[in-house]
Amino acid sequence: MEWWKEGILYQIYPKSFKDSTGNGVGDLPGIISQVDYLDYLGIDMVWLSPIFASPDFDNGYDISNYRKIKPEFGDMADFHTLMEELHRRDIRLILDMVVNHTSSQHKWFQKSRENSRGPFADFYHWETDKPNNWESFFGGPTWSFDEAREEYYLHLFHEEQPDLNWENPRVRQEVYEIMKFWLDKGVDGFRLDVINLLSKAEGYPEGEKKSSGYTDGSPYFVNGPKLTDYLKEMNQEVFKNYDMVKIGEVIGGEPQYYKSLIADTEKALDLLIHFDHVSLDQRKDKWTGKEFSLVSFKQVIEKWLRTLAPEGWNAFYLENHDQPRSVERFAKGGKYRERSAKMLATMLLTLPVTPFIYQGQEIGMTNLNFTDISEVVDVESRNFYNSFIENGGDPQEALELISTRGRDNGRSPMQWNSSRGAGFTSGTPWLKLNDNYQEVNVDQEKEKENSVLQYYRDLISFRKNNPALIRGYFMQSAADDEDIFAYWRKGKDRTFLVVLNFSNTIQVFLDDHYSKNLEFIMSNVMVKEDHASDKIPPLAPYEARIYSQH
Ligand code: TEU
Repeated sequence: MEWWKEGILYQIYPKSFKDSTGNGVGDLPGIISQVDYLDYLGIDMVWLSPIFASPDFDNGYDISNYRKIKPEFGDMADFHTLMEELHRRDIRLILDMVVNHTSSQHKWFQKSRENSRGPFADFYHWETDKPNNWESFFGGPTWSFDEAREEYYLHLFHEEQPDLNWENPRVRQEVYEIMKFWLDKGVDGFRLDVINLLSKAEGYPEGEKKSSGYTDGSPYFVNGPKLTDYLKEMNQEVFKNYDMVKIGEVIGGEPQYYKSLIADTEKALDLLIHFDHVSLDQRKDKWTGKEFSLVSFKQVIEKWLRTLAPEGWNAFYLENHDQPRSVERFAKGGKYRERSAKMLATMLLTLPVTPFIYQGQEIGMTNLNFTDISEVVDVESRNFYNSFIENGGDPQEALELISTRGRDNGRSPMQWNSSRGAGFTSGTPWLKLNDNYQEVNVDQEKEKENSVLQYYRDLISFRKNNPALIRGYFMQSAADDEDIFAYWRKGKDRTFLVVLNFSNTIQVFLDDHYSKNLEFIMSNVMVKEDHASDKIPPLAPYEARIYSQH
């Protein structure tokens, strides 16, 4: 059964979820203590960002031992307890596999840098002369000189994250063994970090020059020449022997290409995490903004839904550990914070996708407000700050950009209650808490009627009871409306109309063809009693409504 199509996924960033020891860092026992909360929310799968040994140059996305739990997070016994507690509640567990690169402290890299002839010599990409001037994802060069081996090695991300050489069959076998190690323990799938970057073009051709002075190497490693061969082999050697979900994080590329990967089971992937809808408010790069356009947003959603369906299936997210919080990004904060969070929830949970909820989204958490660079932890943001200042930029402006666009916004500690430390830690949190934790936290949301959390719970259970919202046919209405996102979900037994006001003004929405026989189901603003007529009354700012049609 393709359970991942019916289910709802919840992403946990372990470092920021719940600290059980008081050292300011979240851990596995902390997550175990909140398994009942996950059950209460009603989700079906948990994806944990990396929990393996790591020196944390990139918060665990630099793994130094794939078979060991990061000691700060706990040990293997904790892992087993967590998995059992989740499984007992019918919640599946998905681990984050980072196999495009390792940590520079991984023993393979340590051996590889020592010797240009030994068994680990070709585990990474080594070159005597620097082959090109590609820019890394975190800014700066992708090739660094290693003093020990006296050669350059490739790292698409941080210099402490050397890229594995997938051309080498021994590398591939080692990775497959790691995957089996975890699957044999009983995990239910993987989220495969930057999986479409594995194959690099032969000779590492130079890319086009960018304004930063570096070049764009992406044509030579995004969906590279051997990617599908590697995925097929991975499927053959590992995946096809397990009942599991394979979620690929993919950068760049077109939905048509990905359809061939996910619709063909031999090619290994089930769900994708792409960046198209979260790139719409960016111009040259993530630090240069562009106004959000609902029409483009709807077009991107429609394009992916139409292209992957019916053979494939979409995942959809508004937040994760690499993205700022969604409320102010796609809607509005301040007095509209709760309403916006619910409106976005309505969209997420009524599209024909596997919805991904990121920790804290279900209580409407918001971005941080950085006032000094010493508060910023993320390597990408810190690199940006340094180069911005070097180029004569204003530090205040850099901090404002980091506070709206940086990755730490999504990584601030989970807000459990209004006590000091927000119930996340009894010590000092590794990253600062959001100032609003006394108003925005799980305990209060549980008690308050009509809270964002209650709304999430209601919608989750409503979705589960109404298969039309999962598999039903999707059809947009008024696709070029700049303020309203409206669509029909037509199932075997029921048809729904979802109308979302993405603007801060009152909006009239009429669908002449269909507005008959509509029954009001729910709204984030209006109650049923107020919805007298059988016409659709105007929508309040950021209102979301669901109707059922007879
Ligand atoms: O993200 C891939 C990725 O491309 C992001 O780093 C992206 O470039 C950046 O967030 C844009 O702001 C994955 C992980 O999700 C991320 O946390 C890791 O840093 C990265 O891979 C390297 O493993």
